[in-house]
Formats: sequence, structure tokens, C-alpha cells
Amino acid sequence: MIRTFTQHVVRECILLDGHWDFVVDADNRGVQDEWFKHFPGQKRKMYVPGCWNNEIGLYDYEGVAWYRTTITLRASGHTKLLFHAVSGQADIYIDGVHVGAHYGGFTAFEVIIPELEAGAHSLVVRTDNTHNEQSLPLAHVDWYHYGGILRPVELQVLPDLYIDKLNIKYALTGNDAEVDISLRLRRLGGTGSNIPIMISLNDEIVHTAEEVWPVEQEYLKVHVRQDWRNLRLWELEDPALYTVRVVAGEDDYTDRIGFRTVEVKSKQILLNGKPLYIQGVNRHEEHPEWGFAFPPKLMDKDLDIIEELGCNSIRGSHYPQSAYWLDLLDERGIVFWSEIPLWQYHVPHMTDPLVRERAMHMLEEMVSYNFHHPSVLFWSVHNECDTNTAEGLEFTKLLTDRVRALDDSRLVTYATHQALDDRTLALFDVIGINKYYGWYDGDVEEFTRFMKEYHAYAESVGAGHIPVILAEFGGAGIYGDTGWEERRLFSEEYQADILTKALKIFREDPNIVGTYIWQFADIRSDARTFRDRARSFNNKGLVNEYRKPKLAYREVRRIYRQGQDGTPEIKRYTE
Ligand code: ADA
Repeated sequence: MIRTFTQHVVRECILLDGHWDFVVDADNRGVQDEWFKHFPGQKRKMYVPGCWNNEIGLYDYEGVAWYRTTITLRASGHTKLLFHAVSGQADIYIDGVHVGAHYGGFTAFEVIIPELEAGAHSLVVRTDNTHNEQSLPLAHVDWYHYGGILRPVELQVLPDLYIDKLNIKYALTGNDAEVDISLRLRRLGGTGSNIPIMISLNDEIVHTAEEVWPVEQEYLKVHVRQDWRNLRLWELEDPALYTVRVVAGEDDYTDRIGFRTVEVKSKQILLNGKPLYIQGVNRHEEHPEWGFAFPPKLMDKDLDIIEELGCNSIRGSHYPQSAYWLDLLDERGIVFWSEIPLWQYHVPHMTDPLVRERAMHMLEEMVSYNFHHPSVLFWSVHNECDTNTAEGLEFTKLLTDRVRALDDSRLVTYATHQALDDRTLALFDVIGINKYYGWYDGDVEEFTRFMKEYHAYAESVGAGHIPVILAEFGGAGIYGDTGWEERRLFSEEYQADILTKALKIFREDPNIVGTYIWQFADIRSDARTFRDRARSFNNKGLVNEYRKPKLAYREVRRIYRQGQDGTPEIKRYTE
């Protein structure tokens, strides 16, 4: 599954899930046309979507690998290959011809092959998950760089004139919306000079027109303004969703939207005008058996566990996550923080033109691909970068300007570990602070002094009015390692103790509007750079990597859920 709803009824779509031929090319010989002959004994099958680093013999492999499958077309036609995510660098070949490339592991991309003949064709994907000082993310991270075709691949058959892009913006007044629908259509062939367009909202036709499209013009842009009244808003308790379907000539496209406002006022985050107190966790889209190719059914389970915990929000640490996941969040009324993997970039990285270009590109892809999800309230531009420097300030300004130009309907944020001398605070709508008192930085009680110092510092640099979220805090607890409350590092009790005390401090601070605990589940870390991670996992999960609850889960659930007359109730808004 790619989405929880059907996006195309008319356009033919074929999922390319299943076994593909697979071979590792550690020496980067790049002989894709005869690739399988050159690697005797190595050829094997790999399930797509999947990650090779969950497989025996490939647990630690980072580098080039080739995938191959056969696609068969019933009739000649234009073909679109939609890759929902391929780790690192991807190069796509059809019948040995290079037809497309993409950089960046967590965003979707497409390759269009016009006029492909009927019959069987070889589809080869070269992937390279090598990371270095210019990659996004860097080689040095506290998770694992799983390689492979991470998310589904889809083959779509396109007509001569097809819907290339749909973008819906709106301005809300009460329950009425002024809606701006932008369509971009593309011509791949044909001589037709007119195209009928029909738009429907929840199955009710709201617009029909015949657009003139000069034959020599490759693209046609269509703008439709509409007033939609008496809408149900997207609320956490009642996340109303609307389906917009466009039929243009012989093509169709469906997407879902939700109507809501988000803004910052008087140091609060307001969702539909009401203060929102964030109760959240950081979640990597990662599983020990699936790596980054997280299966849809387990997403449901993760959400059950997270809702049971009393959360109303999730931070998607530290990269753009699956469309399916965001669909579920839209449906369940859970607020999402989406970010790109600019994780711990220092001055030399932030001034590197290639890094900058890659970051901008991924930011643009993240925003454009996830634009319609009402659950996304925050775009986050980076995590723990050198924001206490002039270079950090300059780079951050580029990112925040860009993201606002792409989308001014959401809040722009980031996570800083330089809170007391950060130079970028004033660039943001909401400030995320990462701090690990009780684990790396001394006693957990020091949070009280730290937050006082932070508020004074923010005031002094003109950022005192900006709401603050504790975006990361916590400690490690190894699942099953319990004792007699002797506060032993890595025990379940020690971890629970840090979180309980930290949450008490944060929840009593009226200047803090929410918390994202580090982290939801234990994740595989990178043993090469993080030698102190027991089991080579980051063990700060409230549940272990197989989603078994630790003591900390139960303690946080007690705090996040508000008991009233013995009935647990999720606290969604500040009283
Ligand atoms: C950082 C980082 C997280 C994780 C955490 C930790 O704050 O952003 O990804 O590595 O530290 O566990 O130390």
C-alpha cells in the first residue's frame, strides 16, 4: 500500500512490490547491462520495498547495489515510474538506457518514459547508500543508514495529456474557505487542443470547464477559485477529511485535504484558534526486521501504541516519512512535525555548496509532496546544527526563507542543542530545544535552572515571544533490565525516573507548549561512530525495537493521560 485511499481510478497503476534480482557491487564496477553475469555466486533476490541491511550477510553493507525486474506493458504508451523512496543516490535504467536519477533517500521521485513499446522491458535501479561529509544525512548519525529501495515503486500508464500536479490552497474564515486549486497538466503527445476538466469535492461536482491547450504547448496551467462553505474543520477529536478529485481528459487524480488553521499567538500554538499543548514522541520510521521499509500494518500498531500513551503529536525524526504514515495521522487527528535529515551539520558542512543544494532540494520535495496533509503542522529545517555561529545563521535564514516561500500556512521550526547561545531563535515560529539533563549533562533537576536561563536569553535576543517545545530529552533504558530502584544507568527505572522528573518540570513551565520525548522505540544505531550505544542501539525508546513497553512507557502514559473519575482521557488542549 502506498496511500490509504485510491488516488487513480482511470489511470492504470501497477505496484512493483515483490522479489527483484539483486546484486551487491562493492567495487562499483558499474556494468549494469550485463551486471548479473559479472557477479557469480552473488546474485540473489531482494524484496521490494525493503532494505538489504536486515539480510544475513549484508547487515553492515554500505555502498552500491543493483536491482532488476521486468515490467510488461499490454500496449505501447507513456510510462511513469514512481519511486516513493530509494536510499541515497538512485539511477534508473530501462533496457540498459539511463532514464533518470535522484538524490536523497526519503522523498519520492518519478521518471517518465514517453512512448514505451508494448511487451517486456528490463527495469534496473542502481542504488548507492554511501554517506560522507557532503551527503544528506552525513555519514555520522545516531541511526542506521539502511540501503535499498525503501518504499514502494509504482508503474503508471499515462495518456497523452496527463495531470502532472495538483495543489490546493485555502484561506479559512470560520467554517468557510476560499479555495485556490492549481493544476499543471503535461502533454506527452497527441494533437488535441482542448481538454475537459472536472473537479469534485467528496463526490459532488464543483467545477467543469473545457480548457484550450495549444498543441505546441507542453504544459497547461489551470487555476480554479472556489468558495466552499460550512466545512467541518480538521480537529484532533474529529479529523474531518475531504476528497478532491480531478478528471482531466482521460486522466484522473485524487487527493485528500483537511481544513484547519494553525498560528502562533501570545506564546501559544493555536490550532483552529484553540491553544494546543503538544504531547509527543520522536519516532524513527525504522524496525529491526524492516529497516526503513516500515510495513503499513505495523504503522497502525505504532499509532495504537502512541495513542494509548496519550500523545497528540509525533516528531518524524529525522527525515521525511511515508505518505501512508501521514495518511494515518490525518485520519487519526495526530499532529506531525516533519523534517529533513540535516542532523548535526557543522560550519564546514553548512557552507558547502553541494550540501546546501541538496538540503534545499530535499526541503522542496518534502513540502511539495506532503503539502495536502492536514496533520503536518510543522516544517523543521534542521536538528542540532551549529546555530550559534554566523554561518549557521546565514544558512538557517536561507532555509527558513525558502520553506516559508513554499508554504506560509504552517509553522517553521527546528531543534537546537545550542539553546543558550543560539543566534537563529528569532527566525522561527516555534523553537525546539534538545537537552539531556539526567543523561549526558548532569542531574535532571538542572532543567529548572536551564529553562530559566533559556527564557532570559530568548528575551534578551528578541525571541522571548516565541513558543518553545522540548523537542528531545530522555535517557537510555535497556528493556528487561530492572532492579531495586538503585538508579543504575541503562536500567528501566533510571530511564523512567528521568522522564517523570523532566516532564514535571516542563509541564509546570507556562512558557513551554509541549514535549517530544526522545524517543518512541529503540533504534539501531551506527556502531562505527557511536561506540557507547549498548547493543549498537539507541536505547532511549519508551518501547524496545519490537515495541514491548518499558517502565518509562507506563510512567509517561500515566502523565500524558489525564485521569478524570477514573476514566483516562487524552489531554489534547491546554485548559
Ligand atoms: C540527539 C539527536 C538524536 C539522538 C539523541 C541521543 O539529540 O538529535 O538523534 O542521537 O541525541 O540519543 O543522544
